[in-house]
Amino acid sequence: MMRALQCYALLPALAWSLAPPQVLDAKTVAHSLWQERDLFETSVHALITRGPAGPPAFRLAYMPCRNRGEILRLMLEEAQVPYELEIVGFRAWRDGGVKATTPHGKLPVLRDYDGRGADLGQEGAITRFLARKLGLAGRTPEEEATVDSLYCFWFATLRNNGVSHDGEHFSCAALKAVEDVGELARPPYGAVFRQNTLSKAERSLVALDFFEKTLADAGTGFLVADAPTVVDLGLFYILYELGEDDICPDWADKSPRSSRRRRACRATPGALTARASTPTSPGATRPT
Ligand SMILES: N[C@@H](CCC(=O)N[C@@H](CS)C(=O)NCC(=O)O)C(=O)O
Repeated sequence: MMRALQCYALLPALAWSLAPPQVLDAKTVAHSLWQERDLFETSVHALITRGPAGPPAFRLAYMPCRNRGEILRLMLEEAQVPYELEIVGFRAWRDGGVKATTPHGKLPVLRDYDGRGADLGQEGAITRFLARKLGLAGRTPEEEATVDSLYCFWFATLRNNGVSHDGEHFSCAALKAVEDVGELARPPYGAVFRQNTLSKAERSLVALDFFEKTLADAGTGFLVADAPTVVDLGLFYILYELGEDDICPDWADKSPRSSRRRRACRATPGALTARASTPTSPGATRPT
């Protein structure tokens, strides 16, 4: 038993030395991903350098999909710091030993986050750490608390608690299927009980309305105070995705209020750069 445990302890180091990621440019990685298409068939294990020249300040490892990595990637792009993106295809993850190199056997991971070789696991922890490091967490403890509260709200609703980009609380597919948004029930979020009979499309709208109101109340174009924070970036990419060609390109006509928000977010240079220059994550449908 002891022997087995000792071997297991050696696994991460072994696996890492056996399969270092290949340094590749974003286009090459994107090409291989679009060829393989199915997330679970992706075999790439690559390192992409991003941001201005200079020694990388961070290395973020994630699979080639948006779900738990997108908000992290957007923060790094928004802050315009040099960083590395370690893209781990599912086959490299499962068969190539990368899983064993992570603290919880899960991605995302921020490699060597403390400068002493330790890796940070858990999306929420990485989000908060990066937000603080990159000046996207709020400027005072009070602003930080407001941002954190909105982040939790965003995660529970628009992110369906991290499980999927399309679920019970928010669903682009359900919004896409709606002919007339005006027909739907839209109670304020605070009036809705946890157990409710709203449809997925209605829950999605209720959550979006909450953000619209928060934004209108702030009156600055940002959700908290007068500067972009992590939660602005979270809302940005959810709305961006909603309006994508294969999802709901007519969203602006269906719900003019949300499209205003998307236009406002478009002015953020880092987020725009991210969208334009790192097409590494095809949309993936989670198998049920
Ligand atoms: N609680 C973790 C969950 C992470 C998670 O489930 N990650 C998925 C990818 S989105 C994963 O690593 N799946 C592969 C596996 O479980 O081996 C977090 O918030 O980071």
